[in-house]
Amino acid sequence: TTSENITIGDEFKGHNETQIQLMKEECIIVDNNDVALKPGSKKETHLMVNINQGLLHRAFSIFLFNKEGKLLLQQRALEKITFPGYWTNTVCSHPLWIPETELKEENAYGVRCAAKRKLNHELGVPLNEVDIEDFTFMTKIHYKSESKEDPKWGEHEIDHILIAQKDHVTINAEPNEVMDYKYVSKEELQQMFEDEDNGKIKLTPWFRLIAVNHLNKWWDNLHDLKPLVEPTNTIHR
Ligand code: DMA
Ligand code: MN
Repeated sequence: TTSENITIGDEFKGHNETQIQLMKEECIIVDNNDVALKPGSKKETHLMVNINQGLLHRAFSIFLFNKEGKLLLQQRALEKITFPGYWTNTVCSHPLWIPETELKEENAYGVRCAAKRKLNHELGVPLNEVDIEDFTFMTKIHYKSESKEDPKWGEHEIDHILIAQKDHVTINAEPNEVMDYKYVSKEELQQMFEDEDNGKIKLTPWFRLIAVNHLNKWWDNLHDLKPLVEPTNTIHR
């Protein structure tokens, strides 16, 4: 109806057309224990009016390291509706409601499938350079935060952390998603935290949360992550 169109137009006012179209994606709505309940559009799951009613969805965050043990970061494109221009971990996104693949929970298969898809979509990493088996599922983190740039939008997710280490990946970043990227050492990342504290750059809240609470123990054990893998019913809040 006309009234619905007006509402949609208002919510997306000033935003990029490609990113608006991606708001049709079917995310996975979950309960507090990450039990999949039903599909929900990226739009409805990222509107703060719904999040403030408790609406929660499933997500993943990739931490990709190179041979030297440096971590690949990206700077989100200014076209992104949430957290534009923020530096963050390699790739973050959502598994979609696809029962044959991305909805599958055994061995975190679904989120690992989605990770491969988005590493290709955002950073242009060829599909034959990364295998689903390359990703190690580590743990889940439940968090909520609104996007300062446009507070109508935000995140409320059970985020699945996936780590991979590859000798080499070819990067061909998609400019509608990513404006810059770089590999950083622990020391260089520490400097970025200081730069954020001094207002020079912005870091996504989930990346900073994960970095402060978990990243170092994983970073120190990239050669043998298995002992650090947590049971799938562990959800850090
Ligand atoms: C959302 O990331 C996922 C997390 C873990 C915050 P995003 O906004 O980059 O998702 P997408 O790339 O699908 O827009
Ligand atoms: Mn999300």
